[in-house]
Amino acid sequence: MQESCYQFQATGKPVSFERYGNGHINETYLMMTDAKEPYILQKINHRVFTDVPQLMRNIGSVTRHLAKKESDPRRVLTLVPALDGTDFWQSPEGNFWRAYVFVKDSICLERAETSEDFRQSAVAFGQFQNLLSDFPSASLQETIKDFHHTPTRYDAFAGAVEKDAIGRAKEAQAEIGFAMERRDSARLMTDMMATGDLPLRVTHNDTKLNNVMLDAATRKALCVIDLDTVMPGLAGNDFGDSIRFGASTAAEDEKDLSKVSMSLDLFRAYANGFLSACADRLTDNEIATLPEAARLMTLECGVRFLADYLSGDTYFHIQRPEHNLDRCRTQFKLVQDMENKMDEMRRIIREETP
Ligand code: ADP
Ligand code: GN1
Ligand code: MG
Repeated sequence: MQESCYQFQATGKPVSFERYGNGHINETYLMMTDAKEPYILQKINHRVFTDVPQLMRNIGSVTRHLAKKESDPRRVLTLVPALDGTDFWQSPEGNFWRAYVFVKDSICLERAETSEDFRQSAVAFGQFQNLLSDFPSASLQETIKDFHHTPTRYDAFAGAVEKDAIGRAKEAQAEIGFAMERRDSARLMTDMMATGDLPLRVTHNDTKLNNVMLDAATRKALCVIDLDTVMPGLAGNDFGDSIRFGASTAAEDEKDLSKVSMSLDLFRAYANGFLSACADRLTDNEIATLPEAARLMTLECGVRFLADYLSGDTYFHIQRPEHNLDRCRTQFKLVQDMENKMDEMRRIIREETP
C-alpha cells in the first residue's frame, strides 16, 4: 500500500488504493479501508500549485466556512486531517498529499445525460457563489497568478509560439492564426474589471461539470469539489467555464470536429439554473456579459491547451502526443460556433433572467 494511505485520520485500515477520476492536474486516488470507508487521496501537483501550504489554507478556510452553513456532510467537501492534525501530509520525497471524505451515493459526470443534469450543476455553482458571498476574500491567496487574466494567457501563448520549444508550431499554423485573430477581443472582461465595471467576487474558477457531485438517486446537486482555484474572480468566468465544457455536444478531446458544437438547449438549461440561484446578487453588467464570458473562457482554454502543446505538454496531463492539440481544436470549434450563436445566447440570457 502507498505510504500516503497511512498518514490521515481515516476510519479503518487501508485495503485498496487505485487511480480515480479524470482531472487534468492532480493525481487522484480512491482508497478503501477494511471498515468499508472510501476516501479520496490526492497528490497535489506542486509544479502547478507552487505554494501548497498556502493553497491548503485557502481550501481549509473555504470548506470550514461552507460547513458552518451546511450540516449535511454530503453537501460540502470535507478534508480528512493528517495524523498530526494538519490539512495535508508531505512525503519524504517532498510530495504533498491530502485526503477528502468520499461523497457517497453521488455521481460525477463527464457529460450531462440530460439538460436537467446540467441545470443542476448550474444550481450547485450558483449556490456555491452565494455561500461564499460573505467569505472574507482578502484572506484568500491567489493560488495561480492571473489564472483567468485572458490577455496574460495570450502573452504566455505568444511566448510559446516564439520559442517553439519542440518544433511543433509548423503543425499548428491554422490554430495559431485563429487565436491571434482574436487576441484583441480577449481584453473585454479584464478591461471591464480594471475600470470597475465588473466586480471581483469569490469564485470557483474551474467549473467543469466533473467538478460537481450530483445525488445518484435524485440527480439533484450535492456539492462542488476541486477547490484549488477558489480565488477572487469574475462571476462570468464561472458561468463561462461551465458552458465551455458542459454545453459542448462532444468531449473536450473529441477528434471528430463535426461532432463539436455549443448546444443552445444546454446553454439555456445552465443559464436557467445559474440565474435562478444567483441573479439577484449579480449586476446588470455581469448578467449582460455572460455570453461573452462563455466565448472568452473557451478561447482562453483553447489558447492554454495550444500553448501547452507548443511547450511540450508540461502542464495538462495527456494520454496521447496530440492530446493538447485535439483539445485546442475542440475549444476553437466551440468559439466559432458561439460567435455564430452570440445573438441567440444574448436573447436566452435576457429570457432566463428572473
Ligand atoms: P483535479 O484537480 O485533478 O481535477 P479533482 O479534485 O477534480 O481533481 O478530483 C478528480 C475526480 O475525483 C473528480 O472529478 C471526481 O470524480 C473525483 N472526486 C474528487 N473528490 C471527490 C470526493 N470528495 N468524493 C467523490 N469523488 C471525488
Ligand atoms: C484543469 O483540474 P481540472 O481538470 O478540473 C485546469 C482548468 C482547465 C481544465 C480544462 C488548475 O481543470 O483551468 O479549464 O483543466 N485547472 C487548472 O479541462 O489549471
Ligand atoms: Mg477536477
